[in-house]
Amino acid sequence: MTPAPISRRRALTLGGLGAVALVGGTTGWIATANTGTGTFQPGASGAELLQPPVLDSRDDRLSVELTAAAGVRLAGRHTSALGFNGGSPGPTLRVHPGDELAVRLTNRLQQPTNLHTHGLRVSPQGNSDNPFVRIDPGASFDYLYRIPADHPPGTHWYHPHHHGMVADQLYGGLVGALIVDRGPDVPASTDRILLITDITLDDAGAVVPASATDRTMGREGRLLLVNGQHQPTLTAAPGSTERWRIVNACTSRVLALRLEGRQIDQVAQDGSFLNRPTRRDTLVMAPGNRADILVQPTDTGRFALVAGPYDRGSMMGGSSGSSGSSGTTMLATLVVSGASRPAVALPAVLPSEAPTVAPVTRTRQTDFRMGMGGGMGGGGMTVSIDGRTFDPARDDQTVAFGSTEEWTVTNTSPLAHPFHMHVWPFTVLAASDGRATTGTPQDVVLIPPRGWVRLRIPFTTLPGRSVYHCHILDHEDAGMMATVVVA
Ligand SMILES: [Cu+2]
Repeated sequence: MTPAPISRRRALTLGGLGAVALVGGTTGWIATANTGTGTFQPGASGAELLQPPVLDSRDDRLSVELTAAAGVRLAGRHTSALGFNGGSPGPTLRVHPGDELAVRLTNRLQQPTNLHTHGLRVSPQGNSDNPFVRIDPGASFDYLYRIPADHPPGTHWYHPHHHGMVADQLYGGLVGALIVDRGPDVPASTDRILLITDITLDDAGAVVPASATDRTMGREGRLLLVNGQHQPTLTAAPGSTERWRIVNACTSRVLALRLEGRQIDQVAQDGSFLNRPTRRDTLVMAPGNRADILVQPTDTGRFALVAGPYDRGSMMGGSSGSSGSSGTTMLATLVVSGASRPAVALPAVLPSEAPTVAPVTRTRQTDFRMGMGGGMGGGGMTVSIDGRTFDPARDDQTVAFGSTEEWTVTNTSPLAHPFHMHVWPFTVLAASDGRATTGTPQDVVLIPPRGWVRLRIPFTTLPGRSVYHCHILDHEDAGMMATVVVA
């Protein structure tokens, strides 16, 4: 992608980060002016929520062909956004512990891509969940993922992970759900995926490119979609138990979810059951997080699922032009109607994993940083981990296979960064903001602005080389990613 020229006048309208916009092209921050055309109007709102097509494993194997290409329906209109097999989200892949998942991914994009099975505890090597694979335009690649027989059941997702293009490709629409199913585990009359994305489209249905400021802060689209639909309706009977598997597939947006007039009972996070159902007024989901919730409507009526404001911090001490705070947006409506039935009791305890008890053999610290300067242009915003931008050839952390480590991940910047580690989930021990911890595994955690999180990470089941990074994917593309070698 060639950086578009950017006028000084345009740069000054970008808010407090004009200096960043003026040096577009350095260190991966690419200044791209908006197309200037009108705003996309959804073709349909309020229709019943549809589920993406489900591809289910049979006889211990699921073989699928996925084609990444432009041209999908979003919000009831044809768009030139991206999808898998003509859909955004793509098909839901459902596998069982012990299965083999074979994916032939064909790239019909104009740029390289690849695939990350976010949340699956599978090998990061070879043609498994290997983030270093590159699939050029027109090429295909055969992935083979071996799901361990003791893999916990849970809600995961898949998306491209080719460094430098991850944000554009996810934001463009290349996302899908991936479920590890072990049969009935919690009582639910309805089991639905709610995969949430955001995107900004112009009136012709083209994706509006991210600006320099968008890339610094992490882009947030103006249109919020659930399974590619605009403000869909979920119809349920009073007394039913709805299981919603929510995926925050937004590129940068933190979702602070509320179901107005009701509380949310969370049962799983990032594909791992909590120890017991946990009641929440607001469910905060960083980009990449999944949350399984149970909803038991009692009274008939309409209840809005909304994404409330969340302050991700700001680069310039709160000036609105550069803050990562968004307003309240309606996502979907729960319509409760029909004959009432007696509700089942929520389980008192959940089939969560036993906590790891192995002693910590090493502690480690790693720091997520943002700053001015650096780069060939001699200025501009940089992101790094421990002062280094991503180099796929460099080994940043070397871990002894079989060990359990305690990592303190610090954030010296004024923006919150979601920390994500591939294939090795962690337990959050503590965070600088004093939040409650679950004691169960997860794979994305928000590091507060100028704060820290302390994690316990078992590297006991899978050897190999992979990455950890910021799940604000604009930051990841700009270099906020590091390698980890487990051997
Ligand atoms: Cu970040």
